[in-house]
Amino acid sequence: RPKLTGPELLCQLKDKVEVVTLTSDLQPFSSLPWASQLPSKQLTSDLGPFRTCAVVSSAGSLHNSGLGKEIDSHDAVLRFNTAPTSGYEKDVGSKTTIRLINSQVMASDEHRFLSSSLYSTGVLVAWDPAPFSANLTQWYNKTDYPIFTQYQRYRKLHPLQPFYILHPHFEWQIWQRIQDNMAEPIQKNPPSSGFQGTVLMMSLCEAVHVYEFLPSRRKTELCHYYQRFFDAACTLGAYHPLLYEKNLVKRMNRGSERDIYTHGRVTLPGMSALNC
Ligand code: NCC
Repeated sequence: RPKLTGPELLCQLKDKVEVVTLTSDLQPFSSLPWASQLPSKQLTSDLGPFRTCAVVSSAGSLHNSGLGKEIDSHDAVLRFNTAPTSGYEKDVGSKTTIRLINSQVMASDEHRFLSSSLYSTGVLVAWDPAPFSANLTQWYNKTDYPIFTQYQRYRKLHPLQPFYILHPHFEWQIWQRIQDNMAEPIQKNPPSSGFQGTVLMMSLCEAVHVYEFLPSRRKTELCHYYQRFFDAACTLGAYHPLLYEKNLVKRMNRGSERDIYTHGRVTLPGMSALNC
C-alpha cells in the first residue's frame, strides 16, 4: 500500500470523516423523555464557519510558551477537558469558543463538572469511547462513562449554554483514517480528544493552528501545563493511538519545521479550503 502524501491524507479526511452530533430527532433518542434537551440542529450548522482557529493542546510544553496573545488572535479557540485559562493567560490565552470534553470528565467527582465555572464558557462538545461497531442503542445502554445522565443534569443547570454530543461514528471514522495509513495494527481505542478536536476545527474553520500537539523545543515530561504531574505517556500515548495521530498531523502540516520547533505550531487547512 503506497504511503499517502499530506494533500492526499487531507482529502481522505475530508472525504471520509463527517462531524455528526446527536440531535433531538435522532432514534433512539427521539423516543426518550429528555430528547428535547438535545440540540435540534447539527453543531456544524449552528456554529461557524470561522476564518482562523486555534486548537490548544493541554501539553506541559505550553508552560512558559508566551503564546497566549497569538492564540487569542484567532476567531475561535478550542480547548480540552479541564484545561484552565485563568492564571495561565500568558501561555494559553483567555478565549474559549469551544471546549471538547471526554465523558470521564463529566462523570468523575474530582472534576466537579456540574458545579465548576470552568465549563461555563463557550460551547461544550462531549464524546464517549463507544464500542467500535455498536449501534446507537447498544452504546446508549452501555456507555463507557454515564455521559447521558450527566448531560441531562448539566442541561438542567445550564439550559442556555450550547452543548453537543458527538456521534460515535466520528471517533471511529477518524480511528479508521489512522489505521488505514499505518503499516501496523494500532490499538482499538478512540483517538485522543486532541486529534478529534483538530478534525472538528478543520470542519468549522478555513485555517487551523494546532499548538503543542507536535511538541516544540519546550518538550517536557510534564503532562499538562496546569498540573505538576510528570508522565511521558501524556505526550506519547498509552490508551489513545496518540503517536500515530501525531505522525498523521506531521504529514498534513502545511507550516514549517521551524514553526513546530519554536511555537509548537502546526498549520492545517480547513476542509472548505481544500480542492480535492
Ligand atoms: O490529557 P488530556 O487528554 O485532557 O489532554 C488533551 C489533549 O491534549 C493533547 N496532549 C495532552 C498532553 C500532552 N502532554 N500532550 C498532548 O499532546 C492530547 O491530544 C490530548 O487529547 C483526552 O484525550 O481526553 C485526554 O484526557 C485525559 C483525562 O481524561 C482528562 O484530562 C481529565 O482529567 C486522559 N488522562 C487520563 O485518563 C488519566 C488522557 O489520557 C487523554
